[in-house]
Amino acid sequence: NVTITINGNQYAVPSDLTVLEAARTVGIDIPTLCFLKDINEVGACRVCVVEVEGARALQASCVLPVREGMVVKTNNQRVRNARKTTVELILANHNRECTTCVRSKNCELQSVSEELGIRDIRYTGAKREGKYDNFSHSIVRDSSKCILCGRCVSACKNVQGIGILDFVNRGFETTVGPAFEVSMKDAPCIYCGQCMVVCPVGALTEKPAIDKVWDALEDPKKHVIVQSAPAVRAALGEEFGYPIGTNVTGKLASALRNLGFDKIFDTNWAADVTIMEEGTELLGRLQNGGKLPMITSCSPGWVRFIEFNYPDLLDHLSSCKSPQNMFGALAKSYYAEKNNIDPKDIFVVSVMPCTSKKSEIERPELAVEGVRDVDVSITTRELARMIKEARMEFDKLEDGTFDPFMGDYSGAGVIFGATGGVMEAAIRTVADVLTGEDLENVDYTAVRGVEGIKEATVNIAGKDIKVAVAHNTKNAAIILDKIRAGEADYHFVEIMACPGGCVNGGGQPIQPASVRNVIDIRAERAKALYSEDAALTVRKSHKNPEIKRLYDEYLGEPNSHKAHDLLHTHYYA
Ligand code: HC0
Ligand code: SF4
Repeated sequence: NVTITINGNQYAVPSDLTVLEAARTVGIDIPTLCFLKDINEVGACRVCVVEVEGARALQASCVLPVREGMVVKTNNQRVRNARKTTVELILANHNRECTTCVRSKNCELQSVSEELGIRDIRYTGAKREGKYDNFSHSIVRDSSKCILCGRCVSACKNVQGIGILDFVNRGFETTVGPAFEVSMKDAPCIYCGQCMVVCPVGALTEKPAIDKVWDALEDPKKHVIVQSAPAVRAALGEEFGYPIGTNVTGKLASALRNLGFDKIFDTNWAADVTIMEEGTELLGRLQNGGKLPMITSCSPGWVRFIEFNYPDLLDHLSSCKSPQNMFGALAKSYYAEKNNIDPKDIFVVSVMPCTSKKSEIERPELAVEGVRDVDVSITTRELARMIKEARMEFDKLEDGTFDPFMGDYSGAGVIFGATGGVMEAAIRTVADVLTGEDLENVDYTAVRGVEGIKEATVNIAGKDIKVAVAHNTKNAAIILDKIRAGEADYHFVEIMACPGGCVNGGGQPIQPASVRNVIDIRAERAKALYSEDAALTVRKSHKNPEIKRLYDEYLGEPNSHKAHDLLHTHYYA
């Protein structure tokens, strides 16, 4: 410990803290704008400055280590004035169209300027000319709102290990974007959206698609089906004031019902289908000397990552479409046939925690006979906006249920939304198949949790199955390098592009740094899924009666010819 004086009081604090952390541990808050714990600790914005006795200039507290005997003032007039000047200068060069900005009321610049009591901006002058790029299907980049905090740069480079975004140009023209400011459409960006969820302002946002959904709902000729991804229910509540980690499945169903969809179904059901297809594919590869390890293919950001960076390893990917697209393909074939509806009149909307899904649905091969699997994909955040626009009082909604048929799911389908969930779901089914039993233990805890890479050996019917789970693409690269070097003896690998898996996807509600710095939102949201799984009676995909029916009445066997036509795909080097 060291002794440090903050605002006239002495405190003993651990010696490895920064002044910012030390102050916060003793209940003294210092405002920040660029700081994001473990991700962006660079002292760029200087909103967190403090006065340190003996130092002439004010110091950025987020990168200033505590020292024995240090005397710090965090909130005198000099400090406050400096912070105001800093924020005013940022605002002077910021496109302040708050009333129409999608981040209004969830903007850290707005909050800090309000907290500092900024009422007018003393600096006027040239504004940097912004670049507006909405050419990709996933991301809109509006550099007129960028405040150069560097968080997106750090998230992309240090968390994801990718490095699409960086500071470009010089001096007054400095901005953040892809090299040469090419469109995000033309950069090898995986559209994971991890840059978006750390952006404190509206410089990086999802490509909006709500209008297409409203239009479809108004169109009497369209039969509009919605599917909601596993992780949506673990986070949607945050948009309506619920604590992080609250499961809102029932209210989600009611909200979708009120919006007027013809059917409200669940991607979880398709996740169960995926387990049947992918599990069977794995057993086939194990028995027939196929390419191992087999790697999951459901996270579209991850698929883009391997296509761009490890094209030589593409034959390790499962040929399964993602549950999102399996759902769409089956809605427009199985459901259409059972209900006598022309597939061309069916409009499938997906609600996803993901921004990469918006691009996935546009992949040319993800259609059956010219009919797109999925027509529109919106994020959890966009669904929240629709609910608000429809003026529903979310907290007053009764708990509803999804429609039967493609809305019935097992616990295995639910946990897909957390890192390790697909693996656990697969093991539950593969273990039953290999042993020929209905195994009682379904909790494979070794693959749960937020550790970056998890490895486990599961003994099934006397055979050791070696598995690995990685989340975020930096960890994925570690596994891929091992495979490439011939040093990996896994049979099956799960990879999700986002840290924590889909619960922390780029389309989820955005929590400000003040929350992210103290709460592991990945772990909290994952708990919401594991508890729903534990509460369900059917927890294995192959035990879901609606899955049995799908195969009995329509597909035949998993990996059948028909299943291949509808549910499997290919990749591009
Ligand atoms: Fe996921 Fe999925 S689990 S990728 O994270 O597999 O987005 O939630 O919908 O498709 O099911 C996202 C979440 C999905 C898919 C499923 C998979
Ligand atoms: Fe990087 Fe992902 Fe953002 Fe693309 S979407 S710039 S890969 S963090």
